[in-house]
Amino acid sequence: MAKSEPQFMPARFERITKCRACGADKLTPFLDLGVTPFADRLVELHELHDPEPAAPLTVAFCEGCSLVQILDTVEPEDLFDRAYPYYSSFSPALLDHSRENVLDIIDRRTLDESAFVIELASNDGYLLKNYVDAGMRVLGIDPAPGPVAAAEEAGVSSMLAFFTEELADRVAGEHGRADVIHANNVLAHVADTNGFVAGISKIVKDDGVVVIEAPYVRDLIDHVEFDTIYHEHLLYLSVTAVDHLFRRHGLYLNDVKHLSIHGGSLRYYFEPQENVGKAVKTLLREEDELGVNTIKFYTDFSSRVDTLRSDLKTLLISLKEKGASIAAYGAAAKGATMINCTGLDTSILDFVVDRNTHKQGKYMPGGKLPVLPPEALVERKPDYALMLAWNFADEIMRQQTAYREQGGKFIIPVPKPRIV
Ligand code: DWN
Repeated sequence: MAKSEPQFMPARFERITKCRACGADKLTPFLDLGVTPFADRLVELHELHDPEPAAPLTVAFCEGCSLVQILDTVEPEDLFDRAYPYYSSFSPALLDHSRENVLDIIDRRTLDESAFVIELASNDGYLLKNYVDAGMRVLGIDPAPGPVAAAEEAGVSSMLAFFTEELADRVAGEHGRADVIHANNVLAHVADTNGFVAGISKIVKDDGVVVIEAPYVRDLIDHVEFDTIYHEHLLYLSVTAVDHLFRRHGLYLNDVKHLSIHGGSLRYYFEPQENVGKAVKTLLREEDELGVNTIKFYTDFSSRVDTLRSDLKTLLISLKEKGASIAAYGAAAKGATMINCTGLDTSILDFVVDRNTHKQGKYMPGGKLPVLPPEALVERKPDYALMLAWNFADEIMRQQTAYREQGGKFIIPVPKPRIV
């Protein structure tokens, strides 16, 4: 029997006409991923046949400040609600990465126990706990109740709130300004882009540093990482666009590091004093030479995405036609975009596994893949597993030696679908 199409209902969203950062009305769309459900809104068993909230997913380039952004802003409360399932600590690679970040900052800034560190989007305390272990005062700020409760449980003092410019005044008054501000993978999530950055400038000390990590739009385009596009991610950042945005609020991009995490990210270092270093100048020059600050860099992306989706679906269907069984690994937000924009549902993928216990027993949005513990790969022996959490592929494949020894094979979807 033909699979029924996922049922969606219109969500609460607003379409922008002006750039989220500079306000210019020069937004040029270059990728339309259609109407999709919310990537981190896993479906409970009792909701399985209910229509899911969904919104258009269209990506545009600002000719004014080079910022890449989606055109529709979904109500934040609908995205980051009580059931928001993302807990950073389920990714050992991310924990190691965060520890390296903290130890590097403690060393670079010669911090001692008098230091005060704030993290915006502190989740379950995965990063701040490293400062707590070093005897420093911390404050986490995050809107998701589950992760905040987990942070408090881990001894990381946290505030349940969305960070805004107004909240910044309160934090500076009640807690003082910080030596270090961390904000990893959050800038892109905030609808009030300028308010968020203005708030940051109010809570960092004059001799402090703001350390921000975010996926790099150059890597997204170069490696066809279209699945990292979803409603939580309003912005897709380049050095050029970020430099414009922070200068507007008196923060100077003085250093930057290119990292492999999350498919390619940048770690930006901002300070209230201008002292732009070589690494920033190099990336700004490269972006200029490549045209990352022009629409030309993005115009063929849509056709490259179409090719990847078609190649992946053709590969999976050909395997199914030969009698193979296929599952997936990683009930990741990016996995939701991948399955829903490629038309992968339970007619092709039997189930998805994930270590995050808050996701197990639920179903992925749209394609409704049941989420099981990773042990299901060895127990149910699918011939293939589509690696939806490809950014952690090495670590996951190391963990899944038993599955691979019994003949199981992984399929990596980006930048080109391939069996490994
Ligand atoms: O911006 C965001 C990124 C940074 O993290 C958030 N909006 C949401 C989230 O996106 P994501 O869900 O695509 O991120 P991850 O961390 O790539 O998702 C990995 C998934 O795989 C998680 O559900 C955890 C799971 N996992 C696992 O089951 N076994 C991860 C590892 C490393 C593992 O060994």
